[in-house]
Amino acid sequence: MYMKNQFLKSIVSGAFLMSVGMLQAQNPIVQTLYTTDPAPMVHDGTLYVYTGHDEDKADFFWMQEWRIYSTRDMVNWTDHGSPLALESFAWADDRAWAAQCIERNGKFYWYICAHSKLTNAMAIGVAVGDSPTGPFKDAIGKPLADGDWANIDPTVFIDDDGRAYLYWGNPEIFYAELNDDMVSLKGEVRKVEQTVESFGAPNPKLRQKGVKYKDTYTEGPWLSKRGNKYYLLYAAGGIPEHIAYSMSDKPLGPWKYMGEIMPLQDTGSFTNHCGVIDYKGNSYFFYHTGKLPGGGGFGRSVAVEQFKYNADGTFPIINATREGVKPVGTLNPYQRVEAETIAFSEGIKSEPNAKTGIYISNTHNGDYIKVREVDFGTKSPSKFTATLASALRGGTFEVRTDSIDGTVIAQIVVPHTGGWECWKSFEADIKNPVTGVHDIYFVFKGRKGCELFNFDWWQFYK
Ligand code: FUB
Repeated sequence: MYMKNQFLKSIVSGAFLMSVGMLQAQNPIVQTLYTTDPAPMVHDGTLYVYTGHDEDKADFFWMQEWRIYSTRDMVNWTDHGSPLALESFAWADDRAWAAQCIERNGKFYWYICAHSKLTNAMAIGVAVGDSPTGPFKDAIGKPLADGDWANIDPTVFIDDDGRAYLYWGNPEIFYAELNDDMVSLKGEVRKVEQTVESFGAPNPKLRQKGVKYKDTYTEGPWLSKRGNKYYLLYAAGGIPEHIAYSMSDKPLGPWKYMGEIMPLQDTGSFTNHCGVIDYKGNSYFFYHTGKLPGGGGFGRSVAVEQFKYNADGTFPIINATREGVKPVGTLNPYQRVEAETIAFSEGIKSEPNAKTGIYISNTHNGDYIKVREVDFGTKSPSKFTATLASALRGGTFEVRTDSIDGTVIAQIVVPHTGGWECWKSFEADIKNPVTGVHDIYFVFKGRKGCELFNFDWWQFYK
């Protein structure tokens, strides 16, 4: 009897811990689909992350598009959809792999790699847009570099003196200087000489079988600068990959191998790919894992950790966590907030619509969206509005504070509205006054086993 009780107790407490764990998880930062190869960029007080997209149930990197997410508080991420895809490049037909975007003189240059129809190999291309979220178009109608399977994973950097550099490559490291127009190369594409001192091992062709090197550059370079030191971070060690780095006093080297940043660990993905950035006084390390349910080596998801550089400017060891990073801001619920601004969610998907933009779909009984650090102020709101649509029988939309089964502060019974994109705004009175800063949960309830309703945006009113 005692054994049985202990067994039941451990299952119950295990299940409880699992759900508490899920609710506190902050990584991966996007749960509505698989995101890869993060490239962070800060513009005008907002942090953007440019990502790739692994298809559901993929058996290779059959990737079709690039995506953008943004945050102003490091915990709520807004989905900006996919303003760039293989179709944006007439010369590309496959493998929308790692990419990075940078701003210069009010234009946004998004360097990508994809399979080229022109050469049947990989190529580096560049798209340009007038805002960080686009629209973007192929800047030159042809690749910047083409004809080599090693042409993957461009990283771009503009130095304090205005000179701009591109690095890329697997397993070679290529580099070129960009002209001021950012869409043409100044001079030749060159190859970085890899040595034991610079990257832990000699050039790939000179590596000897059976020799254990300090490390081996693999792919996914990330070029950055702090003070007067340059950093080249990269995926290393072959497969499975860890993240390592080299440092230099100049943007084009000579480089010195510095060691590992994210050692091999249980990320559930045999690739890793990083991007580093400072935002609101903190330093952040973006990478990817296979940790979203159903994920793995071809179903990767972007995650982020906060870190502090060592006093001498070197990197500390950074490990992957489920908890991720702490908030650095609050969210104002008295202005329109898009449903696709999410700290964590389960069960749902996001969809694009040319007129209304991105919205949340695929809601089923028990699915939820968590939004963090919602600042209601000292006076409770009196009303809540949400824009919803259902082609079927609808369901119940609950707004709860602090947990999935926390206090219900508003509730809307959603009817059939005429279609999945036949939007109606619904208003609800606040049932239980709420003040101060809370996490809120939008909990979707209704008949089991069927889709309930779509969700476009929400707002509270005083
Ligand atoms: O996402 C496809 C490829 O996997 C990237 O280009 C590599 O860096 C690796 O992450």
